[in-house]
Amino acid sequence: MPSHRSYHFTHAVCRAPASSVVNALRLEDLGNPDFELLCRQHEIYIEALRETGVTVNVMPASEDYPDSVFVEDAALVVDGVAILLNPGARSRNGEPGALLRDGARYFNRVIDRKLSGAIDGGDILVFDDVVLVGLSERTSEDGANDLAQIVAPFGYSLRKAKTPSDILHFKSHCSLLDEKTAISTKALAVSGCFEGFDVVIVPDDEPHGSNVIRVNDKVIMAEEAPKTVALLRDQGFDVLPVPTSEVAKIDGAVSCCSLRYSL
Ligand code: CIR
Repeated sequence: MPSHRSYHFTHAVCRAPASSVVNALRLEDLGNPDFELLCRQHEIYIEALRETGVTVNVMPASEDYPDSVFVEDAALVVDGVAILLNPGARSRNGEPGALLRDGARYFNRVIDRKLSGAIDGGDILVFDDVVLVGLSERTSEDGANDLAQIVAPFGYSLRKAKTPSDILHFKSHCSLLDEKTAISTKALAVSGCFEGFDVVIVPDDEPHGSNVIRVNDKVIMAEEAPKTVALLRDQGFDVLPVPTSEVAKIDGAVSCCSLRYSL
């Protein structure tokens, strides 16, 4: 099998949930997450990652940052190199620094460059040689332009798209299934942002089914999207459904709880 850097990974980094996660940001009040249950679900998530064959390193909880369990927003990792990002929410702005402090040793190198605009990892979808960035409330044109310059030496061209205004992040409504295929809501796909790629559309009543992580030969996704689980299994994907009810209350999903990469 040829190696595809967009989903062939050897490592993942997560961060243990802080008890302050009950104060995490959210677009809509769906009630606070249950901290104990969220921790149990996080452990199941880590087990699923391990089942894909990757080594998972878990950083300690960071109480100062209620949203820090969503480690994907603080950095983008390409070819084992962590690029620190610039999260668009003020309360999350210190998270890249915390990742540098607690996680630098897990990467080949860390690029810590001052970015002129905001950019969250949740708005970045990485194919083998294209990085798609959804401009959003959290990710600005300047942030995307900065990232374009940083990833160019790694052989990526960056394309900008628009995140629908009613969702938090671009990847709230799409993910990578393989090197040439995205999974997406219909609403996002009709914008044309996946031009040149194939797209699997999730059932209309399961928009949350569009946030998945392809890791090696498995796809980890929310068990709360059973029709999408069945759809992907029908297409031959080896799906590992995991519970996500508690992170979902604070706009989290499977992709945001880890950084996945190869060393
Ligand atoms: C936030 O509003 O930043 C968090 N409560 C949720 C972040 C989810 N991150 C992601 O989808 N990459």
